[in-house]
Amino acid sequence: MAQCQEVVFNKPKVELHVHLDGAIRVQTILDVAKRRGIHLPANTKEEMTQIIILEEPATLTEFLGKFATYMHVVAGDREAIKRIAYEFVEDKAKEGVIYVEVRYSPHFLANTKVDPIPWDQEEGDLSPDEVVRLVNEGLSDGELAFNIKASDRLHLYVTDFLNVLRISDFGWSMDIVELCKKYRLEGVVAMDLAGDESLNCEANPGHRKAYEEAVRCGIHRTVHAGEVGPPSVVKEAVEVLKAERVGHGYRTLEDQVLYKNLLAQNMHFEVCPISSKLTGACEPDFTQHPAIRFRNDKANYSLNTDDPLIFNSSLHLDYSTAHTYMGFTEEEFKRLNICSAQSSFLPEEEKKDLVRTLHEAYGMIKSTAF
Ligand code: PRH
Ligand code: ZN
Repeated sequence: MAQCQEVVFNKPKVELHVHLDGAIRVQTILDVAKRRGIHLPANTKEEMTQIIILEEPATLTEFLGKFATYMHVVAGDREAIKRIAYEFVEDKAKEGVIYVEVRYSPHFLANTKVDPIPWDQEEGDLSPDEVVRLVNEGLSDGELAFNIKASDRLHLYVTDFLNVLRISDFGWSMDIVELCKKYRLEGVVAMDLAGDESLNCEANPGHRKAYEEAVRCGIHRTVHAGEVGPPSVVKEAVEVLKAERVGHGYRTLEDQVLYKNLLAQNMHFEVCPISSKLTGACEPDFTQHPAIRFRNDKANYSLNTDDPLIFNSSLHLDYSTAHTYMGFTEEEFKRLNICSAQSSFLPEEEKKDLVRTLHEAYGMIKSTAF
């Protein structure tokens, strides 16, 4: 994925769909493995990168299998979890991101319950609750370190939210809502449902109950849907789980009635171009990508990396791909970033601030409509 890494939109950006555990530095994985005495099949950054990354289009299931090449290294390790959150902020700041919502599964990074975790891991005493605290500490330290000018509103602001996995059971889903409630004043803004839609399409009763509880408590909601699953998964996400945004959502286009309804509702689609090619969610030919339709219809969507570690990518690559193969212009990049800010899960006042910041940075006349 070395192509198109040029910077085509060198202005402040908003990113809404990126997984913390899919955005770790390879060097960090090597360092942590060494410290913990964990044997890896490679010793150099180059070799380990080759093991972790996807270079050719695969399937969502194959892609998700890649997490098992390194997750056991960082899971259950307090120092590593704080470090990956901290470094994440540095990497995003370098990409010109001024607001990012980062997601992860506290259960996958913990080690108190190893079943149904899909990689070999030893049981220990790091709970999902403590994982959330560690991630928040790492993110806050990162914010302090990399928000260079305190008086300037062009600083990186990070919020996080928590994933329920499609494979997970009732207990995990309810844990997530409770953690969202507990940490809502410390930056946790929403919950998400991720995982393998191709194996497990319908949300199980535990997930449904958890989303009901999230609605009741005013916890924001997004759901990975229509990535590889049919439009019915998107319909369920919006109508049953009351998702306020759709993760990916490409296959919504196969149901024109649903798509028109979502357009009319101004539903936000979290589009991840490079991810969609390498997970096999979309055709490899970017000139046929669903993002083109979203753009032409003036839909509400964002451009995101999803899992830059596994795709060996950066946000610049997603933007340059949209520019080179889909004909995206500077004007569209500005529009979609403003849509992203408006669809963020920030409290209203902070959201207005973020939108205003983008208008100023883009040299656009301030509009009272926002
Ligand atoms: N689609 C579905 N699940 C995904 C994606 C992709 O967008 N990227 C990451 N994940 C899952 C991984 O299992 C990861 O461990 C988990 O979400 C929490 O971040
Ligand atoms: Zn995702």
